[in-house]
Amino acid sequence: MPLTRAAAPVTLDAVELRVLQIPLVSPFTTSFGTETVREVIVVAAETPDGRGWGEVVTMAAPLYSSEYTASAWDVLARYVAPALLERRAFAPEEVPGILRPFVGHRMAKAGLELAVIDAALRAEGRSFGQYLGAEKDRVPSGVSVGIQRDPAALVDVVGGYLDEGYVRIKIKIKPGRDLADTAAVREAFGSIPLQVDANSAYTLQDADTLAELDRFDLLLIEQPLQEDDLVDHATLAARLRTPVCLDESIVSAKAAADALALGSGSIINVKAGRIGGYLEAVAVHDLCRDAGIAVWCGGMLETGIGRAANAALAALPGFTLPGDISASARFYEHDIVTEPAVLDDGHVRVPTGPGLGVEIDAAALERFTVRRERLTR
Ligand code: NPG
Repeated sequence: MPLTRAAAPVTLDAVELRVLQIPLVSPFTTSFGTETVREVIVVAAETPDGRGWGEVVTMAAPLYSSEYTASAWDVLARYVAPALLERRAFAPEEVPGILRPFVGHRMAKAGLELAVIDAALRAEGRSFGQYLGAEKDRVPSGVSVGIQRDPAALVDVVGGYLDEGYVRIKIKIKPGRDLADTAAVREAFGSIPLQVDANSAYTLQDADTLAELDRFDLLLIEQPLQEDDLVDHATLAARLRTPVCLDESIVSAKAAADALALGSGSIINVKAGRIGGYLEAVAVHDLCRDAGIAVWCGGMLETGIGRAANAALAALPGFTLPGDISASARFYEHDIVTEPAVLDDGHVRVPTGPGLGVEIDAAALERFTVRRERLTR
């Protein structure tokens, strides 16, 4: 691992876990359900030099992935945090190895890993972007638009985001809400950068319908089939002109390598939570860059903590497509950081302060907390 990604060891005194419930500005509907509140776990890593912050991107229910709030809380409190507390002093890069004995639970592990990295970097005075190898000071901002009442309503909502300056639109699709929605947006806004996300809602039997999307010149179709459908994705990808992008299927750098070898997709959505952390995310980035595969940074309705981390990740050179890194206000009226991400000329700034470069709004954190526990050695 390059020297830039080696941080000084931390001494972990305690881990504080909180479940937050933060209201969304508007309901967010995907093929797997409608969210009106973002339930999220915020992790604080306490060290003698101060606190570091992380976020576990699980949802309240296991609809996007098998992990969910209660499973992540349980594994963090019983196994993951105790394993790090037991080790006491370690470098952030040792975290994946210490946690390796515990199978799966990648989102839970990623949140704690981020808190440890943030604590280490704040102590050093180095930014997360510098640590990861960011090469840009701002990243292009795409927006993910949920399924609306009908195609006309979708066109209205998309128009609003384009007016705000978002440089790429992603619309959610599901069977019965695909061709007409996509056609409406394409017709209303001409050649805007447009992509669709199915969140695993289709099977190979739907290949004819999905092939009809080819006429809309989409940047990509994201995760049409199930998480473990790598072979079916390869069959589908061979039939479509639209590039297939994988999200849910890419649970690790190994899964990414396998998917590319099989031809399951030609673009990868990198989400640090889904693959177990930002260090693994860099590994996926490096692998794809070497293979000439485009990647982009996905989003999971992050609070200001994860949003800052994602902006830094997306500033790595291989992130050649706009990510789902929108302004905080796209989802939240009140974020839990003092300076939430804003949209500036279609871009979001990569924070430059120590660690994640954002400060926690203690009052907001308190207000949204519905459960908390502090774990010590
Ligand atoms: O901008 O943070 C964002 C949301 C982007 O659509 C988005 N995320 O499938 O990629 C996805 C989807 C998602 C959100 C999935 C939350 C699971 C949970």
